[in-house]
Amino acid sequence: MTQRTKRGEPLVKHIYTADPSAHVFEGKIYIYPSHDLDNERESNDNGDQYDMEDYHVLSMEDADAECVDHGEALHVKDVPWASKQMWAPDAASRDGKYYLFFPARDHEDVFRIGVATGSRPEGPFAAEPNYIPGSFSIDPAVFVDDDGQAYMYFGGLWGGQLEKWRTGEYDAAGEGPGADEPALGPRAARLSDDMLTFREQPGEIEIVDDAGNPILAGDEERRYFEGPWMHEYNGRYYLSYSTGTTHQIVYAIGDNPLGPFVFQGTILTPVLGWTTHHSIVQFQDEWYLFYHDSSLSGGADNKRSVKMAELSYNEDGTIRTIDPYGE
Ligand code: FUB
Repeated sequence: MTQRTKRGEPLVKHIYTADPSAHVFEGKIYIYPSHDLDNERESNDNGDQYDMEDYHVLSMEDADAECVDHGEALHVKDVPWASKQMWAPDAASRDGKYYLFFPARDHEDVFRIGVATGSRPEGPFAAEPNYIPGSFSIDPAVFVDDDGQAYMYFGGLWGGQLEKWRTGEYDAAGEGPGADEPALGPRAARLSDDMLTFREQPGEIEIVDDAGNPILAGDEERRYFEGPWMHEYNGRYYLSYSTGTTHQIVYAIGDNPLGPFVFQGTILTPVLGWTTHHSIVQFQDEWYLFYHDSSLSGGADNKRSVKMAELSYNEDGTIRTIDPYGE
């Protein structure tokens, strides 16, 4: 008998999965998660507990269908430039080809973002020999606008090393702004037509409050931490992300894919486990939030499971807050 997917339950239980990036390809939902290893790790602020080595792609025929694991799609040993920590990936499609974007530490221990290509949404994917020139930090999210232009959003604090790039060069001793200074924003760049390089040096995305003032670094309920996602709804651009230390998924709205974005509120209240990471996708006229928590492992930060929930909008375009453990 086909197993149906229950809301609030892990989409798969035979492996740990996290950081789900969901897309509709070929009429199905494809989910590109991190693949958490089933090992015992102490958590630290550098994220050493997230020592993932490969990616598996998941898919669902529809929003209630059984979630299928298509097996290993890419392993770190097959990525010449990468040494470890295959963190949150994303995927995109162009002209019948599929692109897996992923961060990993290079051989100097610096996070970079690479791309691997394949002819099927579920892979396998073959990595390009080098990371994307000019890429750094973690959590790539690729959004393709209606005009065909693809954008990559990325960046994460702490273990994700975004603070270390404030001068434009990697500075191992680099620190974040003071609490009263503007927070660091995610970075973004347009992708080239072949999806393999940036068209320009990535710029910083501005997130402001209702009065147009930048969100400050000390405003941990609203400031950007990691896990950017972009979607379009009714002609407006929604940038959503994790606040890290305060464990919320929040969002801001803009009129241009590169911002500025005005902060709006919370999409997902905290989940069990330190990290929270999501994606938003429309499938057959309904909207869905994909996220993870650590319930299956009893709360282990490094053993997470991907879940999904319905997402809905108010008439003014704001998003209704989701309680991951509510009715
Ligand atoms: O999975 C490793 C890291 O944890 C991701 O890159 C972050 O977004 C956080 O979920």
